[in-house]
Amino acid sequence: MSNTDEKKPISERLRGLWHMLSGYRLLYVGALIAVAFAAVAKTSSFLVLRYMIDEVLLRDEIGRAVLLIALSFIGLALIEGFFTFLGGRLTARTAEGITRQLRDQLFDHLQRLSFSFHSKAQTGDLIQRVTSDVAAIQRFFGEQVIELGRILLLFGINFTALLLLNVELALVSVIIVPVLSIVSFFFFRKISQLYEQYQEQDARLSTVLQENLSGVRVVKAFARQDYEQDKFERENHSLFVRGRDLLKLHAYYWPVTDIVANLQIIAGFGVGALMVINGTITVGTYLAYAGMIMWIIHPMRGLGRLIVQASTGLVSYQRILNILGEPQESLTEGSVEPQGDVRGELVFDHAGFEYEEGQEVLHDISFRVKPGQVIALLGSTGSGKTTLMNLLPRFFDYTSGRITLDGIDLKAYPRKYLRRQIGIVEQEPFLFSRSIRENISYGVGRDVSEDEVIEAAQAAAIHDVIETFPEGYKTVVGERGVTLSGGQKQRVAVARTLLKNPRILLLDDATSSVDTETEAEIRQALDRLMEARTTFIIAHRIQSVMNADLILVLDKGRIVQRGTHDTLVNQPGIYQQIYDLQARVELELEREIAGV
Ligand code: DGT
Ligand code: MG
Repeated sequence: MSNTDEKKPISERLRGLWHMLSGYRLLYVGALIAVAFAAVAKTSSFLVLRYMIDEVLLRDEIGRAVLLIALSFIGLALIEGFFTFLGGRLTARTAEGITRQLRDQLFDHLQRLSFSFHSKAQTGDLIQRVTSDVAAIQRFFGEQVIELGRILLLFGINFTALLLLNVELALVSVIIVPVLSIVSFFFFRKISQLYEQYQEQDARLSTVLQENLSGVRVVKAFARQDYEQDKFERENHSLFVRGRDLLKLHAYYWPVTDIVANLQIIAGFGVGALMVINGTITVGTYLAYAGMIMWIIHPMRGLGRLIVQASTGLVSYQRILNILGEPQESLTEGSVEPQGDVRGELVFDHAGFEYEEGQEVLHDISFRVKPGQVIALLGSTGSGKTTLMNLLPRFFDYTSGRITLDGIDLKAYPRKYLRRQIGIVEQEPFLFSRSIRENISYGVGRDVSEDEVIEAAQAAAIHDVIETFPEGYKTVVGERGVTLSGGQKQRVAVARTLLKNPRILLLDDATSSVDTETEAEIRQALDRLMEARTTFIIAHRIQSVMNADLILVLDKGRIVQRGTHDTLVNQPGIYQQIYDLQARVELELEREIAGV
């Protein structure tokens, strides 16, 4: 995904970050002011030192002077400590608040992104954006900006004080600062590039891990552990190399700037000492200078590091921005405001659909469904059955022709309304790791009683299975050895849909992973479910579709045959072939059983 990410100029990103502060600006400005007070207190202590040494010490007796020095130092240290603490508290509040907001915003946004976004995006990458990129933003506000402010304030205040003490000495002492700034700027650029690569690699590694864990059954079944391990090690090594390069750069930067800064400080001390001997400055001024110069030069080295870190915050911010910039699919937007339930009359009028531009997967689909009718879709794998169904709840919008529901264009309906009206039993239903009861009542949109849940489960032929679990309906899916089989999951999904009581029903291979006996049970449940509802059913067994009002046979995205069972079975074509094949298999099976 990151290859196609567009980049916003830094100024715009900074503006975005400022915008993010809304609601916390006062707190944050307060934090900066507190930091400024702390810096002033620090500098004041050096000025007090100078005054004590030059004025008080010479006039007063030693004991009193030392006591005064000690008291004023303690006083100023307390003031500094208080403001540092205050600044820290306010900063933490701001940073925590902002990141909480941001995480909520991201989660909310991710939920509202379209199906097509989620089918392309990699989960590992998205997880990283919500976790580590948000953490980088937190550090940006919580540490880097404040530190940057502190360094600049320390520089500004101390340098001003030095200028007041002695202009020449002040200027000599900061010769190195522009050099340090320029070096750190180039360093910052290099590091920023490397860090970006590091982050991308980190995301790649998470994706490998995440895919491996979700696909662990496939890995084991194909005994591909070695291959997967190699793959992981390769990516991990690549991450290691990037991390090492990053550290290597740091390893050069710090010692070099350390030496340069210390040389500058020593040079300053030398010049200052000469000035004392010449009588240009007093001893007090020299001591104050020695203290203040430390607070100018050393933090300046950190300027480079902070700019680097802040830049990583900007990189993370860009990555987050790219997600927030993805268009949401509106749930409530629609040009009609439907009242009540739909009747379920559907018309496909030369409808077509393409996932990617220029590659149509459904062509020229035309048919009509009266309310309450059952439509069966049959066809080889990849022929477009699931795709066709996905158009109805507007998971994807058809791209040519027209589809109407109750005479109104499907695209005019708000998605939320459609999805309330449509119940789906998916090809591979997903259950949350919550209790079975919660899974069954998921998305009903109202409080449901225990009895209703049980009733739905009974109708879906899953009640007896649930009863055998140690905690019945309270059993948490996936915990303590309770794993549901594919067929059981499907039946839970059927129960869930029963409870939702939708007007239009989409059953995608709802009986694919159950045995014939259970299938008969579920079919009964489904028949009950299908009563008075417009139903689309995808199935591979002729038995499941033969009672449909209309059977559509799909091939490569086109309807190649249509009609009821009675017409299709007497017509040469795919349907007849499938029928003959299945009839023969059953016959052979019967013979075999009879022969035993
Ligand atoms: P099945 O479930 O194996 O019996 O097959 P169908 O009939 O449900 O096939 P379907 O609708 O999943 O796929 C039809 C074609 O569309 C097939 O060539 C794969 C492609 N396709 C399916 N889902 C996506 C998607 O999310 N993105 C893109 N680009 N293509 C997809
Ligand atoms: Mg399918």
